[in-house]
Amino acid sequence: MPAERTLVMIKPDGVRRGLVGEIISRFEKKGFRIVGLKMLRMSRELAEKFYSVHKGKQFFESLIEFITSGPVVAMVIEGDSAISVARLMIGATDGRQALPGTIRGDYSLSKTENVIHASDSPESASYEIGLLFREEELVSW
Ligand code: 3AN
Repeated sequence: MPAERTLVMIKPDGVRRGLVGEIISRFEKKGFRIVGLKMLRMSRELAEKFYSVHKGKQFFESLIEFITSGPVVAMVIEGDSAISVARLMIGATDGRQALPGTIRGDYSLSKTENVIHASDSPESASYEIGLLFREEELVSW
């Protein structure tokens, strides 16, 4: 399986709660290579693009308010099957249902404030990486 890249983003609740180091560490220890890393505060415009697949859903407005409520930490990780493995590591969307041992299972009791995002397909990975990183901000090593 060739190395893949995926976008992982620690949401404002994860940053506020001081979980940045712990979460980055899990991906490093798993064996992924960090090839891009930044902290930013999403504008409403960027957030609406990032979550465009959810536009029109009843939770869209609260999702945009939450994701723009403070800084996020975005990273691109690289490694074997990065997209599916990162999804396994973050756990189910609802922190109450996410299995213990997953990031959401260990740190969230909510469906909105669920600490972390990871791209769910090759298409969303390339879309989300392109929204948050310029080509020259990604380092091959
Ligand atoms: P995931 O992040 O597990 O891929 P998605 O893509 O279905 O989940 O949803 C994106 C984000 O929207 C979730 N991380 C969550 O914060 C929020 N969300 C999804 N479904 C709901 C819902 N029914 N109520 C509130 N927030 C939701």
